[in-house]
Amino acid sequence: MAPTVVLGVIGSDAHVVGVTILERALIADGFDVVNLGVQTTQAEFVEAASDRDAEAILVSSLYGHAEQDCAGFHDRLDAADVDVVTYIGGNLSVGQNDFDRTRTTFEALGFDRVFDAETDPSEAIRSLRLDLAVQTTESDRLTVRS
Ligand code: B12
Repeated sequence: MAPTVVLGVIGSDAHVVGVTILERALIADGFDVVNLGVQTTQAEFVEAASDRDAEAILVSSLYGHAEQDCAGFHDRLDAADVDVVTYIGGNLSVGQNDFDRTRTTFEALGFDRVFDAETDPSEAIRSLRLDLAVQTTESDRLTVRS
């Protein structure tokens, strides 16, 4: 089965272009994508990942409030017994001058990988293939290696 990936823009953030591009790229690469769109709450991410038995959650944030919006997110995932790979990307802090510091902040919040606003979708897909141990079958379908 193709791995299911939940994506969305967290909090009150309404920037829709990046998440739409990510969605298209993931679908083109064979992933099963649940795009929750903009202004998605933590609870909606957790519920979708649980309902769809997702392998990964990709959180997008552009407007500079990602740290506040993501506080406690991984506790919610744990409480709901949702065991997924989590990525976050976009313009994650106000100004985003020092990305190493930003990466450290979001890793401390529990994210497996942190991406800046220069990230090409192919980079996220490469990482997903690694982290989910995705393999391409002869029929060109993606499956998760058991
Ligand atoms: C268009 C735009 C808007 C539009 C959004 C329209 C819409 N519905 O999408 C409007 C005018 C509504 C808007 C509003 C605001 N905006 Co605005 N906006 C932009 C702008 C110019 C472009 C964003 C965009 O579409 N980029 C194109 C896409 C393709 O790129 P992207 O979103 O970065 O996504 C790519 C990567 O970041 C990455 N990525 C994104 N998410 C993820 C997630 C993962 C997991 C991964 C792997 C990768 C990834 O992959 C994507 C595809 O390549 C940026 C400036 C900029 N140049 O980025 C400011 C910008 C994001 N906005 C900004 C701000 C401050 C706001 C407002 C708060 C302004 C205000 N005071 O009202 C509001 C917020 C409203 C809200 N509730 O969200 C700031 C954020 C500042 C910060 N973080 O420090 C920016 C950076 C402008 C600036 N330089 O100040 N905005």
